[in-house]
Amino acid sequence: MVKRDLADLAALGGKPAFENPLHVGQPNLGDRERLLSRLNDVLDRRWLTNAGPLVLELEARLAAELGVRHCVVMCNGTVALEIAARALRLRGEVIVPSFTFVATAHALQWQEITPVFCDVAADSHNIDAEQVEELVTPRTTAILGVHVWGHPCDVEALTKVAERRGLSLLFDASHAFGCSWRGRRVGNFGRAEVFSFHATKFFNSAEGGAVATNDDALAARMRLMKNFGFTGYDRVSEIGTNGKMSELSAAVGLTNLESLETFLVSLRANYRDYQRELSDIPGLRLVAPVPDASGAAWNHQYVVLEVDRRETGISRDDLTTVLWAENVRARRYFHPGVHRMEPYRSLYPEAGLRLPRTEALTERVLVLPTGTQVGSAEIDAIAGILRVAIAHGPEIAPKLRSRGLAGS
Ligand code: T4K
Repeated sequence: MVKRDLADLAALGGKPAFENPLHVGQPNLGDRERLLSRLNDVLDRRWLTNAGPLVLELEARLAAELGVRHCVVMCNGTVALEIAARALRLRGEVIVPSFTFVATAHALQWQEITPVFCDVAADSHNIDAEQVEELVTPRTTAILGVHVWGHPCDVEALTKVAERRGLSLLFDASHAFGCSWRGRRVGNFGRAEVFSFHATKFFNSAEGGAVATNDDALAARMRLMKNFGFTGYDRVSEIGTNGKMSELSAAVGLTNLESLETFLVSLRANYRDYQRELSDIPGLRLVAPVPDASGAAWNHQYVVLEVDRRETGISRDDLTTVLWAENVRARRYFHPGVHRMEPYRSLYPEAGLRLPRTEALTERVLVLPTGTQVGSAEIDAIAGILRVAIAHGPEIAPKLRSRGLAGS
């Protein structure tokens, strides 16, 4: 049901718009029969992990898809980040945005590398190359950019800083599978780019990740590291970990890879529906990639709003409460900012002082459901909720409070 009036809102006593929760990250899934047939083959072979044939096939297909020499697949994006940082021999300080998923910083801190938080640009939400340069110290070994929402960073500016200051440049490309920067596929920039293939990502293998690189020696080191450092049956050449992807995940990945175009068509249509439906609602900005950065190749994986409270008359958090009551599980990524989460908050209490744009964004951003399970009917209903809530913006907060529903 499309909401028309304040009394229709579930937070104020109306019936929820959706019977079941509508999530931000419902997995995109490829052909079920193909998947089941691959899983049957895996069981027949009794080869479940350790560089099995499906993992090797996935690596080859991904490298071809991205146009890179190597795509080393791993068990998840976080471990892939850890292994990439370790294989690049990073230590000391690494400059990284705070406006990211916490795993970006954890992968560094876990190895006792200090994440030095850098602010982001207000339009792209990506790391600010100018501030990066100001943060370089004699202890800095690398810049870790994040292509937030699949919108590529300013690769050119970051490359120049890295070259000028003799730093490694790598990217957390967890959101950016299938995206391009100036016509070239993400996966080809810096020393290495790290992908997440988590269930909630545009392309998923249930759990999974990969590091793409054109550096042969780096790829070889990462292959060793993800397999305990083994170079033979009983020979270990250096410290390693277990970063292997299983054949089951590879089966999911290979199957989903065959449906990428279908996913993209659906996500692009959703984005355009949101664009059309939200364009007349004051105070909402639908975030898009900076035009010259990604051109047409963008995976449309996240539908991201900035809520300007002065215009909407309702805060992002109260809007979130209204949506959740309707069973629309919108998410406040990346609230409250990694620098405000532990252990970073205690370790680097001053970090927020140089992050004004990050702090503003973590109070404004709201991510809406999309994916192949979402279509125009759902988007019309979500837009209807937002339209009603914003038309009555200032009236809503006291009503929510009186019902014990504070914006969380
Ligand atoms: N770097 C960046 C920039 C990242 O965004 C991420 C992960 C990483 C590194 C690390 O990569 P991984 O180690 O995860 O491969 C989610 C994802 O779990 C996480 O992968 C992702 N970023 C992050 C942005 O979002 P949560 O805790 O907010 O949401 P989660 O997993 O509960 O999923 C969101 C919603 O999706 C759920 O409420 C329900 C729905 N859902 C989820 C799963 C797993 C489903 O409908 N089906 C499912 O199977 O972190």
